[in-house]
Amino acid sequence: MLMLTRLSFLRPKLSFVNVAARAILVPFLHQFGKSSQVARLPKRFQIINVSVPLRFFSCSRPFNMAGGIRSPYYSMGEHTLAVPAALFALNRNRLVERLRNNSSVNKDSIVFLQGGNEETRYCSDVGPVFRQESYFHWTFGVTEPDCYGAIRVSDGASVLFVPRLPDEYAVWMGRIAPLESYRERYQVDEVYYVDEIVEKLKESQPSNLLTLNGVNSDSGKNCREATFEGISQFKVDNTLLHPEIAECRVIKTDLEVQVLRYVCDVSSRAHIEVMKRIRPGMKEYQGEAIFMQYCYYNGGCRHCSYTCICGSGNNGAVLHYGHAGAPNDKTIADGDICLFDMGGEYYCYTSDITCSYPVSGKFTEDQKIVYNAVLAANRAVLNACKPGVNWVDMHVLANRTMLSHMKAGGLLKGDIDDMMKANLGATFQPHGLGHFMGCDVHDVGGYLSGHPERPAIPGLKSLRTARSLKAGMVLTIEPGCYFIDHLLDKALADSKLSQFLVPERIQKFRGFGGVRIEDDVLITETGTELLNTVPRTVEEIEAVMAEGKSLKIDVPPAYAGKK
Ligand SMILES: [Mn+2]
Repeated sequence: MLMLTRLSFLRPKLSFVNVAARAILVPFLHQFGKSSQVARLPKRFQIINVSVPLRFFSCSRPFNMAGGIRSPYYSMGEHTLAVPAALFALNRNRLVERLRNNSSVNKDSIVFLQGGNEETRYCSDVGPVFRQESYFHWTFGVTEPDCYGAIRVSDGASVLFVPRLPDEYAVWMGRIAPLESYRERYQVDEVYYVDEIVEKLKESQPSNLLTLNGVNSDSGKNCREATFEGISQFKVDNTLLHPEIAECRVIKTDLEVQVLRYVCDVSSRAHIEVMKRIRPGMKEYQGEAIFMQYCYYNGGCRHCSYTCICGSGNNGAVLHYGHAGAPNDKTIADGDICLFDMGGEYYCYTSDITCSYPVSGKFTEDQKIVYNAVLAANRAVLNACKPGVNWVDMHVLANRTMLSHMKAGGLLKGDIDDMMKANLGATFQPHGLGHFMGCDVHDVGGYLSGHPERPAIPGLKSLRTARSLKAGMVLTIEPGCYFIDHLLDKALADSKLSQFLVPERIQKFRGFGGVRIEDDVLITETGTELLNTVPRTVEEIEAVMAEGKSLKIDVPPAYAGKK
């Protein structure tokens, strides 16, 4: 058994919780050994032994000491990563610790979150695959829809409320899991039904419920604030939780980094697969299809982190290409550069990788100039990132590096400092250098209060954070160089910018599209750890693509049915 002592979360003052033991799990959960004993849990949630050095125990919980702490885990099979439920216990523990250190938070408060809801498509009964709301996932790791979760601030005790499913569920959806199985799978202290929320919360007599209310600085949308029938019987504070939980999400634990490493690895391999199999004459979406199939088949990634952007040729300069109005459906022409921005997602942890390469497998001299300018920018930032470094400065460094290389390549002329003063960088890279990444691909916490505000000038204003780096942050580094007619025309018509352009060279690049080189990195105590492994230099890319040339690619035959 995992939890030999049932906690009485809802009886005030009884506070024997394993928070302390959970807290020390932190960095030592690297070796998992499987146990065959808990067969009644769903396959994805069986038990693993987590090796933890005994000296790190500060309480006498009846864990399985010989094999370490036994924790249930999420996995999509032997070929995928096992993610221990301890990851979320640790997240909850970090959250209540922050809240306890906040003098505005009453210690008798209860954090109260609502998970995502099952929905159907428009008026139909078709249910798209459910994906958990990210804050709820971060806190509880629960894969099912329509749940609520509570955490008592004083001791970190946790409760899940799950829907009471009708008998018919067993006919159409499968066996109804007993409450106990949720408790074991998710390592929470107690589980009740959603229709028991009011009754159980009342027993606990919270001073107030801390609900989530705040704006996502990337979307401008509000977080989902928990609500339930009868909430008016409680005092609710919706101001304190958001900044604290968002800040927790900014800094990743070692357990979270392990999942990010995994999903970045799967996505890297998928990118390489696309690189090897892509051919002139294929549709862009066939590259997307190879990627998605690889991530799901080999990595258990049922979702991608975002809609795949598979631009070729001129489409590479359309920053959010791939949407329903431009669904990666151009035929890739020989000579095109492919700009493929795709990331798999595993257990609600994301990846976000962009590879740019000529479909022919060989860079032309002009393609090399642009590609190497962007690569130099990417590498300059990668080498400069470490705790204390400011992200805005990194954006500027990327711009400066790229512009110098473009000048050396004969596309630009004049003084680099003057180009920087005129903000020429934004003509070629209108977007920000990168963003936090975690349970959301554009992860939260970019512009929390108390941190630098969003800059106002073009390019910089698209940055998703202006913060200084800290160990444990995970960000993308994604400089790009695009030849966007609209911006080129504007720059050519503006003497402040046109003085730096070599028009006859720039003219040649119209229709070129763009190059983006996007990496996912962890900020460490001393620098960075690159989470993805894809070929990056011209030589590496050409070598991988040459290898791919020997693969026989099955192209679907022309449709023979009636048109
Ligand atoms: Mn990105």
